[in-house]
Amino acid sequence: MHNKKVIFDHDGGVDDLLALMLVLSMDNVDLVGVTITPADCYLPDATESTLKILSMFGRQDIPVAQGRYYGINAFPADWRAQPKICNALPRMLTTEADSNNLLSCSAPEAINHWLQAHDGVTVLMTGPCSNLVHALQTHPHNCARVNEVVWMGGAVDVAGNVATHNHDTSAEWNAFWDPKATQQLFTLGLKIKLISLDATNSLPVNKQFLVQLAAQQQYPMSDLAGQFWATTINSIPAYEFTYYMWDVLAACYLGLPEDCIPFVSLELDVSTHEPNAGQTFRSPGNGQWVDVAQPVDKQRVLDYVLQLLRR
Ligand code: AGV
Ligand code: CA
Repeated sequence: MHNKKVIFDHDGGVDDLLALMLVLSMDNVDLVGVTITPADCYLPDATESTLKILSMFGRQDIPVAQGRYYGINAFPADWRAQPKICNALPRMLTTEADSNNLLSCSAPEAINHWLQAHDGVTVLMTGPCSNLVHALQTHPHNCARVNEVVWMGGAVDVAGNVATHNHDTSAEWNAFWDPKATQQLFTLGLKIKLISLDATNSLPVNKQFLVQLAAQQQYPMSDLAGQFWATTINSIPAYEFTYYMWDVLAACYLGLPEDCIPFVSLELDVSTHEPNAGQTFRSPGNGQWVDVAQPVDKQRVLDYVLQLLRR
């Protein structure tokens, strides 16, 4: 079995950084490059954490590119600032960020370059999908070079997590940040595995899991991951209490046996207007088939996460 070649586009949140650690720990994945969307983060923070995590894994050879496009529905500033705490943790402060692998081209340019240079790449996205959509809009022929897209985004048969003015809470935040890009993504004929809230709702981060992780804190990556997760506990109680394994589950899809995450194929469309901008809804007959993840066997996923972090 060949390793999966993977482009990882993330948006710098705490669980995006955890997902990066997990992907770097998978022995069936070759990470081709990392791109950053300035969505649920501030770009300098996310860049610093990305470069430092690559350094920790001795993977300063993996190129990193930054997205410069800002979606029309900004994330709450308090959420964007949350990953600053990650960069202030002792283990991160004592790691050098090696910026030799930080490219000057934009994220969409880097994505097109990597799609050309490697056959059959899987694109994992744990933030809004704008970087990939913009890349493929300028180079449509690269659509056929994508093996599969794995995206943490959307909410199909469950409520969303957007709670702002002029919204009916039907959308998930990554889809809402750039509703037009989300709407476009489903039109490109890509093979999409959607890790939506339908599946991630079954994986809240709870104390029981954190206790299991703490019991293996002699492993540096378990120690660091435990500290990352600790920063998410009741961080902004006024808005939303529970932090889920959103991006963690999307990353795990790359390494878990196929039967671990069940999918149903559905034809989906996306709203680009109030009051439900970014809502990903069933649209039977429109031909835009997407594989939507369903609730998972929680313990199998958690055991896999614990296993990957024993290093
Ligand atoms: O909607 C889930 C996405 C995931 O990619 N993000 C967080 C994950 O990285 C947005 C989000 C929803 N609720 C949040 C979020 C919260 N309470 N704090 C920070 N980000
Ligand atoms: Ca994210």
